[in-house]
Amino acid sequence: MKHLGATRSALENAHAVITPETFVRTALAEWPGSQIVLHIAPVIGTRARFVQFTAEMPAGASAKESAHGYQRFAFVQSGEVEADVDGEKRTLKEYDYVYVPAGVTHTLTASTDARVSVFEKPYEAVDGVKAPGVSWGNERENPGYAFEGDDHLIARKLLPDEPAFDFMVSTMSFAPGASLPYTEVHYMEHGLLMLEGEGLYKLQQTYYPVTKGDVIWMGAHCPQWYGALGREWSKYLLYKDMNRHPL
Ligand code: UGY
Ligand code: MN
Repeated sequence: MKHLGATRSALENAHAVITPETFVRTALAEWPGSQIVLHIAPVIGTRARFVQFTAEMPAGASAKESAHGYQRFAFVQSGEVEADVDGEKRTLKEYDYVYVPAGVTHTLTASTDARVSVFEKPYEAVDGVKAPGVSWGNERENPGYAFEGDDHLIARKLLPDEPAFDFMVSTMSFAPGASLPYTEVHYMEHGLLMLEGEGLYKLQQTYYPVTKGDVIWMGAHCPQWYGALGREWSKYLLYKDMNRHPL
């Protein structure tokens, strides 16, 4: 795919497909020693209200909380990370994750080379709604549910489904041949990482072949549909803002 600059990556006004051969590494002050691939940031298209990045952490590298007090969701794609969140220590392995509320002190230290998928967002407080606490979990231990009644399409919510949270991170798993039941159009934004398998993503008017490792940004109201191809189940990690009035 590198030949003559060919790539599946594409940027349109309300979506982007970003494939690994186009990833560019940078650094972030909170992640010394790690290579950061900052996939989605407000400077994209219609202004995303969150960031999505991958931290490539060599063994021994350590990260701390966002300097701006943003909430953070960190999901271990591979390797092992020691998390210390406000004094609570846990070892995070493949598909383990932690949600850290805005302003909570923490460190994430790689005990092996590790690849961590991160979403950050400023927290939007609402009068009368108590801010969320720390939340830990493992994607593979979540039984999930049949999305819109289709047992070939399993959705797993990785955070409690409560109004305290102003975003959700889920996984969506598709049996070969399964698809979203219809083209969705909604004001909420998505950041997506293909975790397993392959399929066709329809974004606005274009169908894109996508596979493990690809990232997708879907801006507000981006028409979106996915159909799974290949012989294995496919799965993606999905950020979505939730539970807040858009005005
Ligand atoms: O619920 C959702 O917004 C989700 N089904 N969207 C998606 O998978 N693109
Ligand atoms: Mn959607």
